[in-house]
Amino acid sequence: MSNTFYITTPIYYVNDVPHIGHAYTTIAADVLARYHRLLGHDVFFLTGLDEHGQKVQQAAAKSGVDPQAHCDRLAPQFQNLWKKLNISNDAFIRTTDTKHKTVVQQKLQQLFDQQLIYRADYTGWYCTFDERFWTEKDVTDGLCPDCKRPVERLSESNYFFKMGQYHDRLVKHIEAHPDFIRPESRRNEVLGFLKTNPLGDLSISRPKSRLSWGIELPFDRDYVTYVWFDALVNYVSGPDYLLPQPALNHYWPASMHLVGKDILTTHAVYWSTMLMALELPLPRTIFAHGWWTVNGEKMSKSRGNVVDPHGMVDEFGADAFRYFLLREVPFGQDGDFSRHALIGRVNTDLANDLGNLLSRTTAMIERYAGSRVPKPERGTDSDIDRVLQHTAGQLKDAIGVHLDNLEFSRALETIWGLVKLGNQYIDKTAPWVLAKKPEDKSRLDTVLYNAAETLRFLCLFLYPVMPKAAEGIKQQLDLTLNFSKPLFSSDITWGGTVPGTEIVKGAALFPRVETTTTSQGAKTVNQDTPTSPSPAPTPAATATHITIEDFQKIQLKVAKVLSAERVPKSEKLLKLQVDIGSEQRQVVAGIGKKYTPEELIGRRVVIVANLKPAKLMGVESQGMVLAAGDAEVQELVTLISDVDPGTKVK
Ligand code: ME8
Repeated sequence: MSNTFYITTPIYYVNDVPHIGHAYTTIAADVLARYHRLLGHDVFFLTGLDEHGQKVQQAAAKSGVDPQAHCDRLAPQFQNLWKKLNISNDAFIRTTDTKHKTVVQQKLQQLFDQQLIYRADYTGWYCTFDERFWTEKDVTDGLCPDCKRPVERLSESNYFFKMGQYHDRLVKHIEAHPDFIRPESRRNEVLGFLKTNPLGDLSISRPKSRLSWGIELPFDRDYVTYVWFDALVNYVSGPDYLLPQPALNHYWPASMHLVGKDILTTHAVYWSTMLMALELPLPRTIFAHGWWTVNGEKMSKSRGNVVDPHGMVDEFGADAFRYFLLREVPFGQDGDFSRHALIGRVNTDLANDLGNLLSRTTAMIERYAGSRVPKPERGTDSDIDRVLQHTAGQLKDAIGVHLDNLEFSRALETIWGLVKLGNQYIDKTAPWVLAKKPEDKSRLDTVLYNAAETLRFLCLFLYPVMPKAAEGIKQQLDLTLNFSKPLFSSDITWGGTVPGTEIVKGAALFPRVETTTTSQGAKTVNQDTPTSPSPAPTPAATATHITIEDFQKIQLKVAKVLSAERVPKSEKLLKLQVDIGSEQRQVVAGIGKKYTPEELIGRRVVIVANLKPAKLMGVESQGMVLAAGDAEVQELVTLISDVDPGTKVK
């Protein structure tokens, strides 16, 4: 089996700046490219720009510059975004590259010489936006069936590619290769379409009188080629001239063309038949992903809701944006983008789950082991250790299956299974308790080692999706992993962390994104010392008794501590993020002399949930944690066994 993995994105029109759709495909391709490099495959990852055609010509005219100047101005917007998003493409193609144009002209000449391209007069309905003709039966109410814009009647002499003659071969190919078009629902759509519609021939020229911005037909200077005939050829011209040595034979056929669902037909039908005519093998897989809406609405310039990936990276960081796009929606399905959902993922999955695991582990190694990863005591593993090791050991195969199926969200869910298990492991083994007894020292060492080793596994498996976070984990744990080398075969055995390694506790991987309002619309709060609200005295109440009605005004709820950190410059105050079932809250509690932040994470506490918000040392608190003690806190009020966050306490 070939060791090569050639992956492409569509080449994007430079009619405007990049948007979330462009970022989505490119990030997905990047994850697969990075993953296959870790597996030791010879990867070629190509992306680039589609610079010819009507859309680009019109956009240039609108800006009052010539099309090439327009392209040169916009190209860096895409290239800079890919840098900012840590896209690891091996080459970047622009269809105005002279060498690309030469390849396109060679292919056109080849097909013309083989009489697979012919000239004919044609009258049909033309859609300027989509740059294509439609037949009478395609058009309803004078509108383009694709973009719903008005079409115009046009009579023209043009050049046609004999696409129709490949109909049966294409159907057979799709039927014989279940992986050729994915997901399966899209494959069925294409097959259904082909089985009910005979393929016509494809007009592959545009008279220069109508469109001048394109590659000239080598056999008729009055025409330029149809933008799709030019653009699709990038997949074979790129490996031909963008590498130090021509490498088309080495990398072709492509392993994976990633495309949006709207351009599946051009790839599955036009490109496949072009390749058949050119006598080149077909790509292994064309995968069509879904579209993003924004807050439930179609994304469009006129609605003013276009998501700018540059802005997202500036605000949340590249990794958070990459993670959100791939975690939120199963690849292949449509999804909805909202800031609210993105912030939710950052705070819950990234800051609480992953960020906490790293910060508690490094904090405890610092405090209990002098900042050096301790040596585990071999042969003393208990069930809880074995479950952790087993789960980490299975990750490679589980993720492999998901990524082979482009199930990014399931791959991430699987990784988060280990993140959560790591946090539970710390909660259950309670290193802060072990640290109190000298006789538990070797158990403490084993627990801390296992926590660090879990993070080493996570670092490796997170790398394709979140390369910067993986670098951060690697630095803090001083891991010897080298991501530019194949790793998945050698570094996935439990025990790879070297005891004695000095850890370097660093900044939080993913700082929480603070929002100014809570889900209840309240501004944030704070509480210092446990003080109860003072209900107005009722005639029945005395100084020492309250009525049951008074008591019922106090909402006590079980809260799960998601994250905890010290309030700067305070010995006593801890800032907690807690889950109370219906929402997350920030509560500031004066328990920092008695408890460390890391031992609180995952614990159930009881809070007063309807206390008026207040600020403590400038930090908002939306409730109060109950604890026993007079002047000093002695113990938190907890529960004998876990109940769901949000459960009422009465
Ligand atoms: O089609 N959500 O370029 P393009 C997800 N030049 N994906 C979206 C999207 C959305 N809201 N909007 C657009 C072209 N896309 C051609 C390709 S390839 C030889 C030539 C996706 O810039 C869309 O599905 O118009 C497509 O895959 C990609 O953005 C590029 O679109």
